[in-house]
Amino acid sequence: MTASKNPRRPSADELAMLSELEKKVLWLATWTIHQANHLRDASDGLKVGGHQASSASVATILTALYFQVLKPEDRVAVKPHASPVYHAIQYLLGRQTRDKLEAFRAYGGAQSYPSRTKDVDDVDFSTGSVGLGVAQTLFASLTQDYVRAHGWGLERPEGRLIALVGDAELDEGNIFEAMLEGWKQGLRNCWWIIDYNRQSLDAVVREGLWARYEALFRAFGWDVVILKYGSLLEQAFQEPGGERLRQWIDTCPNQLYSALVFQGGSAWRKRLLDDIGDQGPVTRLIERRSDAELGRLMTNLAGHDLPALLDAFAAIGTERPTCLICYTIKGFGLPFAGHKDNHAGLMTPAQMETFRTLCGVRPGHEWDKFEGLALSADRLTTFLAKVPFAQTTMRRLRARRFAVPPELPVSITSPTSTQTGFGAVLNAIGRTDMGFVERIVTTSPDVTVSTNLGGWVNRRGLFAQQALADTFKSERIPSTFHWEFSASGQHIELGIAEMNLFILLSALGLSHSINGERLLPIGTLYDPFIARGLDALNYACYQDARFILVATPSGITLAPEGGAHQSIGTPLIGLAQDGLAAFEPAFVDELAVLLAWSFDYIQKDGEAVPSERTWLRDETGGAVYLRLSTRAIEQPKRSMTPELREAIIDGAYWLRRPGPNCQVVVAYAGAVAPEAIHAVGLMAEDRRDVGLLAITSADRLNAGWMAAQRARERGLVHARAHIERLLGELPTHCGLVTVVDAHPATLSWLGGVAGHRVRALGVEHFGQTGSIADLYRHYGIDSNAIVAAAQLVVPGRPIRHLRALPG
Ligand SMILES: Cc1ncc(C[n+]2csc(CCOP(=O)(O)OP(=O)(O)O)c2C)c(N)n1
Ligand SMILES: [Mg+2]
Repeated sequence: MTASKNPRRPSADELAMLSELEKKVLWLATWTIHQANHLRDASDGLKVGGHQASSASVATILTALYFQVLKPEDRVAVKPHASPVYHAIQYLLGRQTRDKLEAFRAYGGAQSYPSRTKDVDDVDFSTGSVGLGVAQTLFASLTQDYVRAHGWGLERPEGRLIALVGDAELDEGNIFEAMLEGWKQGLRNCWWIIDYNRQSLDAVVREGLWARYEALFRAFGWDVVILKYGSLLEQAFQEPGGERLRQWIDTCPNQLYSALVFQGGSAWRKRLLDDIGDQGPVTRLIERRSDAELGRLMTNLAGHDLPALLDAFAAIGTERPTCLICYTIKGFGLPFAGHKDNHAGLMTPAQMETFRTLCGVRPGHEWDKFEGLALSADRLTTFLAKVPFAQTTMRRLRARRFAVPPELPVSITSPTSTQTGFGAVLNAIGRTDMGFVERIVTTSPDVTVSTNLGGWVNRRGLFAQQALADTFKSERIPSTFHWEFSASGQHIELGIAEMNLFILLSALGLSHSINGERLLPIGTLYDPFIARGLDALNYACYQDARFILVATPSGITLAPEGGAHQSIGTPLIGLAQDGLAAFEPAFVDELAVLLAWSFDYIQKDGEAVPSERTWLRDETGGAVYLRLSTRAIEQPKRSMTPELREAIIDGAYWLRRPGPNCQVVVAYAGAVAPEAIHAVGLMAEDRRDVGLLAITSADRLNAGWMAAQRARERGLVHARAHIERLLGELPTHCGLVTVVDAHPATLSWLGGVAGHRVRALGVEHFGQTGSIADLYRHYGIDSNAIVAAAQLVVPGRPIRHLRALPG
């Protein structure tokens, strides 16, 4: 089945209904914002800027889409400031409540920017950080293609992916990065509708921007439709003198046009007569119209003209990605239409009263769905009941979960690194026919080989709609990697742009809900470049997308690879990012446990009941971040017991259990394990009962600790987090030395758990290159630095193996 057919043109009767609904949508959106500002206590900081004008700009476009064009299977990213219009439409369709609208922007109310997770009215993609929602539709389209190419979900109709884009939103570079990737991957079924109101937040945009856009979109293989004039203007252009009027509009600067829109009919008349009033027929064209008629005519842009919009949507007969540049007026229909300051503009109570009269809405009837409309409530109700988009109650789908064994096959060599171990685990499971492995989709921004996905890709192939053989293989040129592209491939190779990686992960990670088909996405990149895509990562988590992010190599441990690639702050991102469980294993057996857990965790969507053991809400699931390393280290020879597995997942375990009189505990995470182990050996003679705490997840330890404290404050006096139990065993005089190849704040909070003195070692500066030993010494995270810290944090006799530290 191909994408749903575009709708037939509406009848005159339907057009009349749509035009009534358009008025109602504008009223409801405007009222929602107004009452949130003027009727609520204004001291609560909930005052709105930037919604009324932006919303009015797209009321017609969204009316046309939701009441006529869209099918339930279509998915839409609505520009952030159109949120009130979106909510108003869902209210008319019975999918949003009056309570939520009345509480717009307030606690528990409809959100200022459409939110997939926080709003109740079926938002497809969260928007707010401009540019991200737009690109998400592109990657959601690729995801749909991936799913269907694998033969899944073919019984469902294919949806179109649509973004309503603010014109200033197109300043965001991530949109163009996505377009280039879309071109490479054969993007289809994607519409971007640009609300070309020629205004951003601060200003009126540059002249002729549309022509730049047009050229850009065409260069990336898109069809471009320019929707400039509404039907009134088109008719006027047919009149004698009409062509002259068109020329005048076409050359009118954006600023002047906006100013005239704001000033209204008589200003239009004066200016037009001044400029072209001596030119015969066009003078008569102007003079035939009253001021009001002239104002209506001159602002009749296609983006506010239902017939023009519906015709344009109906005419899109191709699967090619299509950009519609829709001319609109910011604040259309409201008193500040066109004014350059209108972004934060709010209608005064007096203006609102005038608008109320215009809309025929009686006081007390503001939320009545059909108040003030010319058509009967019955007819409109019948029409709304038949709106194609609303024919399915639940547009969000559910997908089955795939069972994952707690133990994944992997043979561990020693010494080895977590990055090598990651490749080995994927390679090993790629060889099996376990059901969940089919659903894994890997992706990487041009670092597939260097993050050790090569073996997996050799086995499972690259994804492309059209098969493409590896010429090196067919020419029998020896190469370690076979890059065969086919529709059954399980790796999506991306260009370098990390933003694209995260937005693709977001799209793949919502497939269970959007396509009804579960994917288990894994994205790999170098750890420092998380920062490049951070906002997209944040939004992926905000939308509750499910994926495993494997970031490697990391820290200063990548040593000779170069100072520029060293990451310091990423574990703090892992700690702070909501919706992302972060781990930094040191050993491959830990990694294998965590991968198995992650494949299951990203599929969970249970109740948010905290576990009594960890105080984590694992049943709700989330995304996962694994920070790995290229450093090959000795691997412990041990068998994986259920207790150890559980502790690795919970975030920490004793690698050396502290004795009853423990004076010092060294707590480490990740690749510095050998230094921590060595340091504990060095001080064994001079400090009693030294403990060594292996931390696999500072993030989960911290989250559990926070939650257990909250639980106790609420009266659950026995609540204990995993880290509280571990550190609670220690005598109070015991000191802690924490060490991590990252900012020391990652672990320094451990001192607060049970009140132990702590010295936190880590990396605060970066940029040196050298060997690992050079850099660990330079930054003070080698075993000698750990011993020096231990000596100071727990005074006692001098530790004999301590050497002088570098100055
Ligand atoms: C990444 C990001 N930067 C800045 C903002 C603040 N902001 C919100 S809307 C906007 C400009 C809106 O202009 P446009 O996209 O043309 O929409 P319009 O207001 O015209 O509807 C800006 C800068 C944001 N939401 N996201
Ligand atoms: Mg704009």
